[in-house]
Amino acid sequence: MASKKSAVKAPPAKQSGMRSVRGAAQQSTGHGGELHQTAGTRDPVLTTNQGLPISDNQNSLKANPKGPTLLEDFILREKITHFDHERIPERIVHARGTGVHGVFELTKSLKKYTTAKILTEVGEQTPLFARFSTVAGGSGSVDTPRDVRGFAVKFYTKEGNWDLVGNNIPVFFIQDAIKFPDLIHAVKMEPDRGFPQSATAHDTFWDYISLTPESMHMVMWIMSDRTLPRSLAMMEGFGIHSFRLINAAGVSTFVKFHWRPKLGLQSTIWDETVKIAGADPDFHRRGLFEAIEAGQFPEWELAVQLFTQAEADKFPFDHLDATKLIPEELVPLQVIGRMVLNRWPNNFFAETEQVAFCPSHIVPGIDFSNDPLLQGRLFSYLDTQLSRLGSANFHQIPVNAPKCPFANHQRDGHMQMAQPTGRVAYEPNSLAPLSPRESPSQGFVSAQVEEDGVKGRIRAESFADHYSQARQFFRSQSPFEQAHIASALVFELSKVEHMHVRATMVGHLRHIDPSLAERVANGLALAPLPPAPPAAAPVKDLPVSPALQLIGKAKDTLEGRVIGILIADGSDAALIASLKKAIVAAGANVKLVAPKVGKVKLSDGSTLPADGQLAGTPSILFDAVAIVLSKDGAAALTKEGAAVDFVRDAFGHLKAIAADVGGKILLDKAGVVADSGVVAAGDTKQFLAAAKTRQWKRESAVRTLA
Ligand code: HDE
Repeated sequence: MASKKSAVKAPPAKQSGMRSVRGAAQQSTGHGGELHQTAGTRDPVLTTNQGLPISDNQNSLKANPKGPTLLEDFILREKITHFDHERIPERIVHARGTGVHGVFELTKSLKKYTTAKILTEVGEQTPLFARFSTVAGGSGSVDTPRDVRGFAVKFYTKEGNWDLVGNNIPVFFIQDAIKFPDLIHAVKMEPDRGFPQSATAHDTFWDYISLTPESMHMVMWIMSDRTLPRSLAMMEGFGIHSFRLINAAGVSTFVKFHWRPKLGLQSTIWDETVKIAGADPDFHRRGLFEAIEAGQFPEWELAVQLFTQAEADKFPFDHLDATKLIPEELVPLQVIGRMVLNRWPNNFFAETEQVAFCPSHIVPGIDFSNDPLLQGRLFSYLDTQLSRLGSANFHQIPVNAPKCPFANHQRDGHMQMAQPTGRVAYEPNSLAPLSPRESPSQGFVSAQVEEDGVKGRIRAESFADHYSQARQFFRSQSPFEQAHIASALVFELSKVEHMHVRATMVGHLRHIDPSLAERVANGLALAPLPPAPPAAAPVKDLPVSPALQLIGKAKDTLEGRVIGILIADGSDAALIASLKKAIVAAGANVKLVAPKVGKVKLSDGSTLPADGQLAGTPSILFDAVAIVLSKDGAAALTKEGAAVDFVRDAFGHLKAIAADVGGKILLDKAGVVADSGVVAAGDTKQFLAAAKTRQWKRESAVRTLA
């Protein structure tokens, strides 16, 4: 995490319209006994949207004290009308999201490749707004479904806004934009029944996927733990498509963008993920909020892969196909800058909800490639903002407005905020010499690329290989990760009611890896093994790429992690203090959990407030746990289901556990058979070392994986 260099913005001052007990005399009005201030006794006075001071905000205008409400009550009507229209259409995809302000700093110039100032001016701090999202669920869905995460960044550069609208997975489901509405209709809740919300585990999704071989590489990624991020600050981000950089000589180079989290990659275990959804539906949002409040600013490196057309021609795949990635072993990543997220928005709706990302928001020196998915996106995002935000003037909303000067002759429209002066609203013109004009020297110029060939609805031959990179991904994973992929497929396909869909999917898996197909078929009790569908191109054995792993990319750090200590009356005060000290020194955060949250009486007579009440603060919210209990305290908790689950789940979710003598009583009650990840609470060094990772070897002892 970045250090808290600039102070986090102070919370905004209380706004008008809030009832306050400060100052003025209060009086009781109406029969509800409400407290209500006398108008005119303090500032700011509550007003209508027209500035009319309001004398009574608790009672509507009635014909008599028990009589009907009068249509004449324009104050009531204004207030209710505004309320009725508070919601705007949620995003058709990526509806559930969390936005944060931050800054990008360039550390390495790409001047050789581009004229874009944001990529050439080393040390330049560019403000930005980032939004992370799930894809399938509605805006009120939970933070932790198995789903791809959106990773969108709006850079407010000196040359206009640049939106890098990516995901946390480097490939996508489909190769052509025309397929997107079908894909999304298949994954969203089924239209006749209105469920499931935010889940791929249902018939329509797998039916569509089973008929879409190009999705198989993405299927490997979404069935891996990449779709179960532990925190928004522990995910990678990818621009996915190839873009172009254009230098001063007009020469263009292809580029892929990657975000690398400073905290490293980490995911949750599926069983844990399911339980987090119940315990804290806002798990990711809250985690980011708390990190920023605490000055533990999440940070990512921005890295690029650069390659020429001649190099691309030698790749064993087409880089314009968004279902393919370029392995790092083939084109290494160059780190060019860092992003720090350091300021929570003032208002969720104004900023996070109204922010409008568009891949077509680009700056001079950067250009698009011919990726047919990207080409469709260039249309879709601007179009969707018109229905979502309701006006072509959405760029005037503060979160969307460029921070550099912008001027043109576009005029009028719904919710126009600007008041242009003068009689000229066109270009060229001779009447207003100071009006905005095109600039060949500073303006955006597309890459000079020759195009030829036959027009038609044709998929390039070079897009035909749908299985080789899926195989490469699966074979690059650690055995634990392979087991998670196989088990996720079993879970998802078990929810599919149509047997032929299950069978077709297993058939595809045979192309990816025969052992994977067998494991999944076995998990579904599907025999004999269904036939593999014909493959459009021969499947190749590509070299394994360890960089595709998640476990292999975990970092040796406790920063950004949270350790929970379960305590109760009588717990050892000195042990709690020493554990807390060691955990904080290791960079992690501590939360105390107790049966009663207000005050816990410790062994030395002192008292401590807890951060969470046991029933509402299960161990799934922590990365590791310590159990510090007196014998009496432990005996009481052995009768408490939430306490037994606390340790049983921590063990089942492969977490390090530290326990003192009392803690051990609870462990025994939960049937925990100690392994190297279960240590004495006094041995903080060993505990913290174990807490840095999941106890992967324990997994086969606690669950059956496919
Ligand atoms: Fe999107 N996508 N998308 N998408 N997408 C939207 O735009 C679309 C795709 C991504 O936090 C929508 O403002 C099409 C790939 C993110 O506000 C919409 C296609 C990638 C976000 C849309 C794709 C993304 C969106 C809905 C296939 C990763 C959330 C609301 C051609 C590179 C941005 C909105 C935010 C949002 C269309 C595929 C990322 C409808 C047509 C590939 C992160 O315009």
